[in-house]
Amino acid sequence: MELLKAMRENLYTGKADEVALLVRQALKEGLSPSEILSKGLIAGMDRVGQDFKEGVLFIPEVLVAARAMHAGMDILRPLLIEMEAKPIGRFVIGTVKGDLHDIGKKLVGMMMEGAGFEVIDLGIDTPAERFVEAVREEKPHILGISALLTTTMREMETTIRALEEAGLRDSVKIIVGGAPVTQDWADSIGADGYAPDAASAVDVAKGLIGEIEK
Ligand code: B1M
Repeated sequence: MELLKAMRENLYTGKADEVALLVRQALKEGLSPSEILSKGLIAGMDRVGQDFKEGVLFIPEVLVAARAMHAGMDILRPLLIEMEAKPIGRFVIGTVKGDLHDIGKKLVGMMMEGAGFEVIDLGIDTPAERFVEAVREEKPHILGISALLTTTMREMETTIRALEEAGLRDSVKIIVGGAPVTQDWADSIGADGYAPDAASAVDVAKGLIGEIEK
């Protein structure tokens, strides 16, 4: 459909006002909020994620596309909640204690939201106890832990150990990421997944959701 195609294209090029306008128009023409979400916003963001992974798009373009997606999501969110459209999973994310880097973590959160996850962002400088509390209270399917400094990476391990001590480790899948983080590091601290960038984080998360549902 032309309207959804235009929505995907405007999202891809980061035109937030146009995306918002097209979402309103689609609703007026009788399209359901979940169809607009899946065939317009999420499909558009999927292409952004793919092209980012392949080096066609770069971080600034992804950020403006994510902002455009948010402009559309802001209109759909209350309607989706009303209709109880089911998210594909709940995702809690935070940057570890002592680490103030926010941008990559936010990007991961936005891409996950674009992929249909309900996202709870704990922010930066998040102590292990706060991660534990969030897992206990929010019961996410997946916990994302971000660290940008070699000095704060260890906090990822501290967080996983704290979850074990609280008896909550098996209740959640854990993905770690951030510039200094590697697959080897993720394996060594007992994380379930590692993603080098935001688009891969979505792929890893979807894979883990598949494992949970098995
Ligand atoms: Co800082 N900083 N910084 N910094 N900073 C780096 C990370 C650094 C590499 C710069 C350098 O020296 N070349 C270096 C770290 C060195 C190291 O430890 N290996 C560094 C340093 C040393 C510091 C300070 C110590 C500097 C100082 O004060 N002497 C200080 C520490 C403060 C603290 O945290 N306690 C500091 C401070 C800052 C600012 C506050 C000024 C600012 C952050 C502002 C903010 O976030 N609001 C800042 C910035 C901007 C950077 C650089 C320039 C850019 C980081 C960024 O936002 N990149 C960075 C150098 C660089 O990376 N070129 C640097 C864009 C972002 C989209 O990418 O965050 O990597 P990134 O996220 C990616 C992936 O890593 C991945 O996906 C994202 C998108 O693809 N990813 C995940 C991230 N989290 C993930 C989680 C996942 C999966 C994937 O699953 C859960």
